[in-house]
Amino acid sequence: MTTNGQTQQFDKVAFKAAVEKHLTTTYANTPATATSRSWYLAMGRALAEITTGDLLETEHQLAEEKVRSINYLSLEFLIGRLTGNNLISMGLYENVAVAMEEMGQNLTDLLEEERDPALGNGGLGRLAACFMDSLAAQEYPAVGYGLHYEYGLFRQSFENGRQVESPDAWRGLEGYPWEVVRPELNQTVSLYGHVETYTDENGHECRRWVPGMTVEGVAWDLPIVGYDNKSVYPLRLWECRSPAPFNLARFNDGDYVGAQYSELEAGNVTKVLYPNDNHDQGKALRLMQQYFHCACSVADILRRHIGAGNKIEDLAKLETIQLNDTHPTIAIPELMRVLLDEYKLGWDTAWAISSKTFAYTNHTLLPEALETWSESLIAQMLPRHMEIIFEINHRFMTLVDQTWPGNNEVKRKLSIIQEGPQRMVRMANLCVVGTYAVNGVAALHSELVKRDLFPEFNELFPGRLTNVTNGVTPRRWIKYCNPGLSALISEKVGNDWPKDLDKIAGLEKFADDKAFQKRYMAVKKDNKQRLADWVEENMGIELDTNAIFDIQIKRLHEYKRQHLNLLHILSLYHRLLNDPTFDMHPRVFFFGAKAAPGYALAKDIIFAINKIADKVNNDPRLGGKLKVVFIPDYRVSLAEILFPAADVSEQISTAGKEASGTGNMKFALNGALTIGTMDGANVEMREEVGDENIFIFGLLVDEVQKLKEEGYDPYRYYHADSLLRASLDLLETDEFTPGYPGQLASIRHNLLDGGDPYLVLADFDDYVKTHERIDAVYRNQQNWARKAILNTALMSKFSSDRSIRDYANNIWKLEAVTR
Ligand code: 4GP
Repeated sequence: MTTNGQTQQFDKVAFKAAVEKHLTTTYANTPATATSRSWYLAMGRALAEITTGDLLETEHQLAEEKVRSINYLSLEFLIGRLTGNNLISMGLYENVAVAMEEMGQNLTDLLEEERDPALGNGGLGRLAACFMDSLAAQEYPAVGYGLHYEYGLFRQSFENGRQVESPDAWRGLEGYPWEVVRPELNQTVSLYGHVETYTDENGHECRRWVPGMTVEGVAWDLPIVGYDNKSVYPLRLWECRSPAPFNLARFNDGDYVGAQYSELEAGNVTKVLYPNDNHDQGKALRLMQQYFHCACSVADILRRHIGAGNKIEDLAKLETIQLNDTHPTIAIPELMRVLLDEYKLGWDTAWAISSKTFAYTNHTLLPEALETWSESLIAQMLPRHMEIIFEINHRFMTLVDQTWPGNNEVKRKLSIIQEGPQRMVRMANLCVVGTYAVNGVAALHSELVKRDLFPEFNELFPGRLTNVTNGVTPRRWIKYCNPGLSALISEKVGNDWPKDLDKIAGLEKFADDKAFQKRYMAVKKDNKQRLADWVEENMGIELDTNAIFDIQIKRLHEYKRQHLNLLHILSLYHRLLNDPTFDMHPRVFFFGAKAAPGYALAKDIIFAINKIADKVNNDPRLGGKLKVVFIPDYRVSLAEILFPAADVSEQISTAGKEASGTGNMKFALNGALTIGTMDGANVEMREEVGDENIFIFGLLVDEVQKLKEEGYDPYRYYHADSLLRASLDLLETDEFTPGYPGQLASIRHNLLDGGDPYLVLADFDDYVKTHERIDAVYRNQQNWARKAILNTALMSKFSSDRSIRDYANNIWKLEAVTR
């Protein structure tokens, strides 16, 4: 550890030589002819030489010291670009900028050459990335386990306002400079086949799996670099390949496709990230991905454990496995299978180990996202696992029967197997039964998990259900993405805040300091200009940075209610054109959102926003007061420009639906004021910043439930509120789609005749009025600055360092190990 923020000894001459060596030998270029992309790649490889060395040393030390570690299993890691972030963690940003400058290259430009590794959909995947960063920053021994998707989340473009998806080959032709393949860690994974009984050497009857095919798991490591320390942990991503990729005999016989069939089949497993957020699609290939991920990861954990000279009986003492949602649930029966069939442990011993090893995080209450798999599919693909799941359930049902004798209803509800025409395996139930801790991701969400989702489980296993409120890493989400604000913070509270965010509270006393307010707002203005420049350059829309920048960036989903935002925009449009007494401060509404390719209404909402944008951005009658910008292909690297530039943050989900949110935290840290419902982490943000520094509106969870029980009628609101009526009716006209009336009508139809499942109309009036309050407050710039500063100052709870400490202390019982 160093005190000057430079963790690495930096030998500039050697570094430049390494860059040049990669430029010439790895990428076959010369300094005179190389493109920026080649320079970026060569620089990345030179830096990765340093981190790979540290990764191996960290691995070695942890194995020697036999310390307890956390294994974070996630089907998604939305890590974003690594180069800039790693330079900051290594403390080498300025040094490398100078070195590259001396080689005629501008570091900022080179960083733009990196494609985002978009190996996740949204919140769940980005949280996993923040958590890896915080584990390394605090030196909690960890391995992240994920999949090495060939194609990340699709790229989004707009054609005539409609979303078009194209594949995202994130590694490019040259490969990703930060990754290293580790063939000695490869694993073989079995699939299909049948189970047979045999008699072992002691005369016992045993069961064993006779697989129908095998595939190979190839390990790729990405370095997770600890901030201001020397620990580097692996993010280990598995790629699926065929063990016999090419059949020469068949090729020679002219069967060119057949010759490659097995590679095609295996390659499909890690070909794409499924583009669903908060939604389960139940595709067979997805189950195969999940099992492949779990089988490789469990085998690798056991390899490390046994390889370091430990006994299998001590697994739960030295290793804990966090399941990031139910996607890796099949790891539970997989570990049981290995303990029973390979290590020959008895059921009770195996179960004692397994159920003390796993913990599970729930990320959503939405019923459509709770995974189930048909028994027949599991039985076909993983026959031994299905047997084990039945046995787990059988024993669990006995426990339920002891607790609620003869109560078949409760048995039906808690059973891992859901009866019906097709029997289904409920992965969430398997998780609660097979783990030692289950957590929700914000206080409110965790309460609802206990109260609404798993009330009987909570009775049966007291203390198992708990809360860990999410957080975000202050390294990427302030220090890296907002250098202006970072410098200002450091000037006032010192340089330690990126690793101890509690320090940021020191800003509170400057909230009323006029000179500080001015400088804080000047930074905001610069960040707005940076975003405005991006929009002008990439979209040709000119923006005025004196306008309020009002931003909603997240996946497109009805429960997140981008259509409530859209209706508000329509109401402003209507009032500007029809109410001569109406005035408003100029506003730019920004959206960034991808819709799942099969989610029709979400795609219609994107289309509608784009069409409305076309019209309002070019309508001289509006006097430039209203602009709408839908940023295409929203991703981490664009988020890094958007969060720092926001004045207003839209967090407007129907109460009870957004488990936590993490964008809400990034906005507030960067000094945006939130307009939000009492949902997810908004509730705790309000506690931290105080009611006067956040704009809360809308129905509460219990009010939502009550209204639904009473029989919610959207037409009641439609008839009672003329502004709402006018706004909704605009969607029926051809105002935004000249010559094609009704092109936007599906949204209105969903809200009125479709029953408005997310109560958009019920919250509309309060939302509009709350925006009027925002408008009034913004006109007093001093007051606004004060509130914005307090938002930054009072956000320390939402550092992912705190979340990880909560996990480490309360769930994992994990100690930090310094290098
Ligand atoms: C998300 C939740 O929707 C979001 O509220 C939460 O902040 C995030 O997980 C991290 O906990 N869920 C998903 C998903 O992304 O696919 O279920």
